[in-house]
Amino acid sequence: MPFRSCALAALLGASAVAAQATEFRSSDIHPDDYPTVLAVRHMSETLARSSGGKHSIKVFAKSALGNEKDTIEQTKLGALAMTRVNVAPMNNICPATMVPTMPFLFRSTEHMRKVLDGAIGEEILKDCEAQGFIGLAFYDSGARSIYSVKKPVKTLADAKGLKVRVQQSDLWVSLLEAMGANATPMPFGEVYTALKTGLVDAAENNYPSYESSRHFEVAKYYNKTEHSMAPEILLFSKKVWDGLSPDEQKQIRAAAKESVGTMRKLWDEREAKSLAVVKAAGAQIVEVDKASFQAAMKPVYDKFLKDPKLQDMVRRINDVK
Ligand code: GTR
Repeated sequence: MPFRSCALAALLGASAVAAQATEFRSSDIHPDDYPTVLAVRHMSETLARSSGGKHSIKVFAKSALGNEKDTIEQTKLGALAMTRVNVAPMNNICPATMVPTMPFLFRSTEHMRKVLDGAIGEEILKDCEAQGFIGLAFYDSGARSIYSVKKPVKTLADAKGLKVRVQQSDLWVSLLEAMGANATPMPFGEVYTALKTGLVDAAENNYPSYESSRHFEVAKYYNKTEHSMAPEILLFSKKVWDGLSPDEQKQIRAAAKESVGTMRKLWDEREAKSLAVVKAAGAQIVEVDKASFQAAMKPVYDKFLKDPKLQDMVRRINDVK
C-alpha cells in the first residue's frame, strides 16, 4: 500500500500545482537580449494582464535548462511548461514540422509569414499535439546560410566535402549531404568550439545567431545560400496544459499569438543590427550561385515528403501568393 498511496499523493500534488501555477517555466538557448527571449517575456506580460495577475512566464535563457533536445524532452514530460525551439529538433518527432524546414520553400519573409499565420501554420502546430506538445505559435528565424572558416563557398562545388555542423535532425543531415557536404549534427552550444578546433569547417545559421554566438569570430565567410527559413516554434507541455481550465488555455494561446507581432519587429531590427556588427568585425558577406544549391535539393524532398498529406501542404504553400 505505501507505494500506491505515494503515487496517489504525487498525482494529487501535480494537479494541485497546475491549478495554482502562477509562474510557468520556459526555456531558450539564446541570451537575454535575443528576440525570442524578449518576445516570450512580452508574452508573459500579456498573460499576467489577461489572467488578472495570476499567471506569468519565467524564461530561463542561455541554455540554463539544457539544449533544445533536452528541453523538448522536459516539456513532453511536464517538468517544463514551455520551450522555445527551432522546428529542426522537432522534425524527427512531429513530421509536419519538416514542411517549413524544407530547403528553398518560402519565396520571401512575407510569403513565410503569410503561410505560418494561416491555416497551414495551424495544421503544423496541431500536428505536435499527438506527441505531447501544444504548438502555440511560430516566430521568425530569418534565412539560414552557410558560414565557413577557411574559404568562401560560392557554388555547390565549393560545398563538396565540407564538414558542416547541422541541427539534430535527419532532414538537416540529408539537406547538407545533398549539397555534397559532410553533415555533423550537434547542439548549438558546442558549435563555437567545433569551428575553432577544426572539428567542423562550417556551420549554418541566420545573422542574429551568427552574431550573438560570436561564430563570426572564427568563421568569417558568411555565404548567402539562404537555403532554409525554418522558423522557431513555441511549444507548451500537453501534460501541464491538460491541468489548466479552458479559460487559462485561451489566455495562454492568445498571449502567444499576440507576441508574434512584437517578435517580428524585434527580429527585423536585430537582423539589421547583427549584419552591421559582423561586417564591422571583418566578416565577409559572400554572394553565391543560389540556383546551383537549389537544383541539388530534389533528393531531400523525395526522401522526407513521401506522405501525400505533407506533399499537399507544400503544394498549398507554393500557391500562397
Ligand atoms: C538558431 C535557432 C535556435 C537553434 C540554433 C541552432 O537560429 O534560433 O533555436 O536552432 O539556430 O542552429 O541550433
